[in-house]
Amino acid sequence: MGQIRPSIFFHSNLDSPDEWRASLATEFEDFTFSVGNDVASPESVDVALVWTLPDDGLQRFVNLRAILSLGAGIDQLDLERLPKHVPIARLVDESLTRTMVDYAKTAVYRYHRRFHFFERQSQNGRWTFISPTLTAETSVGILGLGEIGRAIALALQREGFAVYGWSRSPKHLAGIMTYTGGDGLKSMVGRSNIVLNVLPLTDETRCILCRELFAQFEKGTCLINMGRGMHLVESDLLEAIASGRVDAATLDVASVEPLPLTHPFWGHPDILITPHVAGISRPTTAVAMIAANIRRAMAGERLLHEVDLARGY
Ligand code: NDP
Ligand code: OXD
Repeated sequence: MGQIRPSIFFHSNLDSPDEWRASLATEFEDFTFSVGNDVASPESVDVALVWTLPDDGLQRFVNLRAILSLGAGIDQLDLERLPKHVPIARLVDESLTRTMVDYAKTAVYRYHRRFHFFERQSQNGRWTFISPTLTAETSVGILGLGEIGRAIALALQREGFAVYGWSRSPKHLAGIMTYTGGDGLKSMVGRSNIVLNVLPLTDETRCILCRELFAQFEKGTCLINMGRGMHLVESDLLEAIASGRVDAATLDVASVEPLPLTHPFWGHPDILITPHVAGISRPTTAVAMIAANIRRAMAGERLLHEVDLARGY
């Protein structure tokens, strides 16, 4: 048990404050936990534990020491509205990584074993034999080799897939061919049967899944987007599917969430939408890193997984 008495402000429309309060109680003997507008003494708040920003931002917490994201991504925090001097950390959590890996494997196997094709065939009463292939005959190119992308790459590699990965800085991962830079990205997607995006959303990565990139795909490539909706130019995907460049897409994220009912992705035979469920963190596991960061914030130390605002992730 720690001896500090942090004051924590919590805000999320997805995560349960009661579960978080209970998990934090396993780490701190005494702490203040405020939710929503119910903050008795805003000037005493030390740490904001948030998925998104509340409507009135965080400005009233004048002595804030840290902003801790309840997600691996931080773009949903609306960086422009954050107090500039307060460090931000993103979440790294084994439940989150594990569920992202499971989602990636499910989506990859669905394409590898052509279930998306058989789903269409069964809707039309067609018995079409296609010989199964070995995992080694399916290549998967992953955009982003951070905490989550690396775990996905290694998991797929252990399943026998031919795995490639792309990141900002060079990586050395046994059995995985890695790429950097614009030309590296083009080469990687051009040799991938399945392209999977798990990048953070930054100025550099916004709209990265676009017509120019799809032009590098071999005909019939499948796309999986687990990053952010704004990575994808949605109209370009529809065009790429119509031309056959992209065979099918699995999208866990959308430019507007929930995806509006009138959106052309709904009901599209080649697009599977899941409602931003790929990765879910559990307070019971995530609390260890959050508590470590609360202790660091209280001690004035650098946060774990602190965001580099110049890079945007
Ligand atoms: P990390 O910060 O650990 O990793 C980010 C990776 O992206 C790194 O490999 C980084 O390169 C690479 N990258 C960033 N910018 C560029 C660029 N311009 N060019 C090439 N590579 C780049 O993040 P996580 O793995 O923890 O999370 C990744 C993202 O996954 C989140 O930001 C979020 O968008 C998404 N996510 C989605 C969820 C869902 O439910 N759909 C759940 C959780 C996360 P380098 O290694 O060189 O720094
Ligand atoms: C995250 C997410 O960033 O769930 O953690 O999208």
